[in-house]
Amino acid sequence: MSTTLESPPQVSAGAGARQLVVALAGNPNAGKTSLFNALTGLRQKVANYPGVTVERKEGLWALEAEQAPARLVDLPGLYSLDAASIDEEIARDIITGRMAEVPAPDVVVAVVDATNLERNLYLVTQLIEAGSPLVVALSMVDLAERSKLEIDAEQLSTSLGVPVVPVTAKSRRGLEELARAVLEAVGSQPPCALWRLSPKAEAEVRRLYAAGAASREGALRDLYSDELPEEAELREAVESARARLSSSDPQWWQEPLTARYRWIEGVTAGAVRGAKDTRPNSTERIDRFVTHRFFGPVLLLLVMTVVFQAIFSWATLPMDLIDRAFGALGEVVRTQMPAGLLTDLVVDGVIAGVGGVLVFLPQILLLFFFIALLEDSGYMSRAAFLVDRLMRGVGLHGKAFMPLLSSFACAIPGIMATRTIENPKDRLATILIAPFMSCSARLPVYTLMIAAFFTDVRLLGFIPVGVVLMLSMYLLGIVVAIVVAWILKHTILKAPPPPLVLELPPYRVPNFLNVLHTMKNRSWMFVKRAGTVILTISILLWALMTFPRSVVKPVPDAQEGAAVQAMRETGVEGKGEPAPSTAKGEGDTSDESLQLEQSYAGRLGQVIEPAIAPLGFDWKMGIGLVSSFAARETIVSTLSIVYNVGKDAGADSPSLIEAVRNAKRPDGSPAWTPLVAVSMMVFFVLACQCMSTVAVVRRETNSWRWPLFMVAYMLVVAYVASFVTYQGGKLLGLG
Ligand SMILES: Nc1nc2c(ncn2[C@@H]2O[C@H](COP(=O)(O)OP(=O)(O)OP(=O)(O)O)[C@@H](O)[C@H]2O)c(=O)[nH]1
Ligand SMILES: [Mg+2]
Repeated sequence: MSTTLESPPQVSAGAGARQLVVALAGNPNAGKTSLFNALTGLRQKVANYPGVTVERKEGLWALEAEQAPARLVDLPGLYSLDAASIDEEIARDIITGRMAEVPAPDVVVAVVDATNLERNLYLVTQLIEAGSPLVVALSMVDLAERSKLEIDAEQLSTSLGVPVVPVTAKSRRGLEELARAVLEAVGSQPPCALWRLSPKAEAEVRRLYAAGAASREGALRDLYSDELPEEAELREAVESARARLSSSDPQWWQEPLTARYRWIEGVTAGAVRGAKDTRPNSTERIDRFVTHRFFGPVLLLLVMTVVFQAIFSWATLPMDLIDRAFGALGEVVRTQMPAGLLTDLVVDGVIAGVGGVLVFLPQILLLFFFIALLEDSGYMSRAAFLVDRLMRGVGLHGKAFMPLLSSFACAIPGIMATRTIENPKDRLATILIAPFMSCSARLPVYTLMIAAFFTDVRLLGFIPVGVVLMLSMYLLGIVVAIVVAWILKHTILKAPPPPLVLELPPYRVPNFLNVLHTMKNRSWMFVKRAGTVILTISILLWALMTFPRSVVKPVPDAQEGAAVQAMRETGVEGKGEPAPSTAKGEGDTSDESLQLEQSYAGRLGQVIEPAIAPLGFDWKMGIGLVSSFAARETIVSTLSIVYNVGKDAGADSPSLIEAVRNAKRPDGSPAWTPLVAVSMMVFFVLACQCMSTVAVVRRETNSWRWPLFMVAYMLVVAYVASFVTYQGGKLLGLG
């Protein structure tokens, strides 16, 4: 199962034994999650992009056959313990035992990328100082070997003073040795720092120790931290020590950093043989083209075009099949079940509602497939690098690219991914514009509108208007997001332009299993939504549209189930109106529209009609709009229900597209026109119609202020844009 144990069972191994806690720490993209998955059998997300894991994940690791499994904690990556962003803070607090929910780890496993030893060891020097028993897991050794880089693990271990175990997650190499090393490290003497500052600085540290600092570490902290100690005598000693140091070296405060790197150089010089520059040549060669000033953006555009083109052309066949399957299922159910309310509920509510949304699964699978492929190959970081300059223009950060790009699939993982952005104001600005990216839940709406009014319509005789419209909707979201980001960053979220520190990982052939798992997990989320939120809303809406009853179809009593009977009785008695009977098979539309008009949903739609009429929408669309604020894609199922209410048994179900085309207003004019369809699409691009997004923003910003602000301002933007579209279009004689 690919679940995460949020609060794993406390397993005790005999009297007095406590469950061990082991934490995986390391630089971003070092391979922590890959190792975590291999050790626990879980399936957390892995990708060739720094900053994939943004929260703590836990699983059980069976260290030894007879012993109870340890609690293994996978952490977000971090370059140093001086945390700058939220994900780094999470990692630091767990490693140093400052997080209340997780006891301080018994052993920290530092995952060290063998192909990038020097930079990765910087964190190790800090972990050594932090004082937990430490084991180094040397990852990517397969890649190191391929680039003729020899690392003497034993020598490295001697120099570092901690055990070093080479591992390869994929082939499960070194996992048993790692378990043994961890068990041995439990309760052992924590390693001690072996590097020394310059003689001058060391002398000052000794002096501070003598002046009353708690320990050597304490003296170091006092000397180099931003704050001064409380105690007057010590504070004076620190101030004079700093003055002496800065008189001989103005950069004196960099000493701890340079001392660490000096030491690391010595350590690696002794343990590494072979190529010093381990970056695969191919990566550099590819990057020369991919990050080129001119070819880079061209390639990016090309990649995006291929992705979108594929989504819209390859998905048509499976979508058609799913659509037909649900249509057929509805008909079978209708012929097999006795005619009546229960059958209507199943066919018009459940099957039409859920089917209307599941149809879009192929497109969503394809979108996730491409995103996973781009991430795992390493291209995604290059894309972030390429758009950094653009983003900077509006005051955002290159690191906002990945969250925004993920938001094209779904804003929820996108908003979570903003945790890697250090500056809280940049992060908030990114969160607030993420829902403008056209997510997969909008696809159903766009597709329906385009299929109903723009199929086979071409610009200049050869450019399909549907494709142009679709791209325009994506573009509209992006443009509005840019404008809003600019406004936010120049008003309430003012902050200086941040520097971009983004690592470009080496290119790798994507791991097909990773890609498949990412696809599976994300689409499962979508299917679950169809099965829960959308199913519930479909049933609720069906009920709201069916009651109170104004028209009752005669149903043979013998075949009627108890539930149906009850429903009908409530309806008829509640209304207390004579029930004009409609003969089965006639399909009397006027009765049906009367029913809808008088239902609860119909009344609600009519209440809001004056507000939405200037956008071109009638009350039936209003019902769809109201439901879509729970989840956008529900408008499709709502419309399938709105336009199919009271459909008769055996009658050929007109597809939703036909129904939309044929829908009429009371005066007989068509309810939908191409202009109304565009206005509707514009509204859906810009409004924040997703309860889950609101909930995530609430969680990530820890207040109701920002999610409510987001819903409100997006609604205003959407309303104004739809208004301008519809009224402007009418003025131009377009509808
Ligand atoms: N060749 C090779 N690739 C590896 C190895 N371990 C991990 N990878 C790949 O390296 C990339 C990063 O792996 P992750 O496990 O996501 O790294 P992480 O440390 O969890 O990264 P963050 O969560 O972003 O901090 C993925 O593309 C993995 O498939 C390894 O031992 N050998
Ligand atoms: Mg990870």
